[in-house]
Amino acid sequence: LFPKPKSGGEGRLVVVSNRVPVPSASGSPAAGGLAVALNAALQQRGGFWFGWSGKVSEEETPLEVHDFGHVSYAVTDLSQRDIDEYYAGFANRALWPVCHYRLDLTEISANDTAGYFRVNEFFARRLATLLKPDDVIWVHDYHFIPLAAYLRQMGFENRIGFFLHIPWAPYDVSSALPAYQTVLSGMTRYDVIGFQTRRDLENFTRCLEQENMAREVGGGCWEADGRTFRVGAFPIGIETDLFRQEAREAKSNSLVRRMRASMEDRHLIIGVDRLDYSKGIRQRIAAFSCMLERFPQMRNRVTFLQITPKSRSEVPEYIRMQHEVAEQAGWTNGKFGDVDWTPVRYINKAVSRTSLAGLYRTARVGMVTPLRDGMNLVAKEYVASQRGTDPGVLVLSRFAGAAAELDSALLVNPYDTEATANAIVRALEMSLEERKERWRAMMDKLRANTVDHWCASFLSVLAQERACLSSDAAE
Ligand code: ADQ
Repeated sequence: LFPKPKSGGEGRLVVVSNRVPVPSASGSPAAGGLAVALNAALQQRGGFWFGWSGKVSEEETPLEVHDFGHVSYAVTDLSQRDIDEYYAGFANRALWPVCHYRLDLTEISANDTAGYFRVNEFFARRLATLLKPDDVIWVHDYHFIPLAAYLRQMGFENRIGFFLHIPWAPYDVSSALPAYQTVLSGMTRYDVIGFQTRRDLENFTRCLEQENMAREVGGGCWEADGRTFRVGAFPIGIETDLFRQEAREAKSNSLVRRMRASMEDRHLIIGVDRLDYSKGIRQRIAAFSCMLERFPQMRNRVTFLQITPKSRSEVPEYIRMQHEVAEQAGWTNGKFGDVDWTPVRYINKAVSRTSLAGLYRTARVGMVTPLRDGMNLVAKEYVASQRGTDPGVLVLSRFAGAAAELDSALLVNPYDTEATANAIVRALEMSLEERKERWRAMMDKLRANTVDHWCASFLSVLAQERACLSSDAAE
């Protein structure tokens, strides 16, 4: 039924992700570092981006293809049942919590599990109709772990890489996932598997060993069922220079000006996250509250701005946490606020990238305290936005992937409310000299590892005909 392509690394690039940033009719691409970097790679090599259209359709509709010269975007609709089981179900109520070490929030459902595999097979069948023998395929994230296994079953020998944007938990946690062994063995059907950090990578390879599913053959290479594959840590970056430039130019941005005007002489502390339980938003506001309790001299001198667009409202755990965060913010304001001072400003909306960059630059402290996070780009964006002559301080969770690179931040355990409260005070009182020193060390890392660098290094490993035999691949 399907062509039997040969392997090779020179062909078109095919990017696969759940949501596809289809450019507007005028051709202007969607904003966002990852989309920009992948679009640039697509422009360079030619190819297409494939995934879900974001639309529901109960009938099987034809693939929608948007053509922009030698780059196109191919998307397919899904039925409501598909979305419920594959996306809202298995991906977001089983894989997401398990990978973020939250077995207490994991919902196991046989229907969702079956739906996840069924929809992956459906995506594989649709993708198969578009593939050429020498296409190089780069699959993104936890929605699509079994995709390569289905393509291999159909006879495709293309080079296929996989990058996991979220953490991979240790064996005792990840093995609680339903269909754990099938998920794990699905990973071994890729040629290159990329993780954000060495910790995730080591957790993953320990799982392979525990299950006796693959054996290490050296140099980051493993063998399973007669196939070799490479594993590596490829920490994702941001568009460092562009973000800096936007932050500089945001002075005239009206939202940033309004914010500044409303601050009077107070310091700004900022938190920016999707509304997600992995981000530790409630715990962060509790730490801020604890700081106000224990250090009364800080009252009326600081304002905490938490910008949090809602996400995944179709998943019950997210609705629950919306209430918890709002309650924590309201409680803090009720307890410590005054007629002329609101300690916590809590806003549920997305803001433009320029506004965000300007707000980061205005903030003396950036609070990035997820309970667990693959990387966390907000941490990097906050650092990149700072003024070199008077930089703010990043308070960063040890459990964010970003902590491996940004070890000059004030690292905290976000479960430890008092220690996080102390870190906020330390950040507010830090000398200019120390702030500059820490900031410079972090900027050096951000300049060396941008999102373009990340993209190029993953693709160069993936493009190698026999990645496992080469010596210069990333690890
Ligand atoms: P996310 O969990 O979405 O990504 P993160 O890395 O913090 O988390 O990226 C969020 C992005 O959204 C940032 O670029 C940020 O600027 C933007 N954003 C957040 N709130 C916003 C708001 N109110 N308005 C506008 N923009 C907002 C997943 C993983 C992460 C990993 C990334 C990339 O969970 O660990 O870093 O993928 O690999």
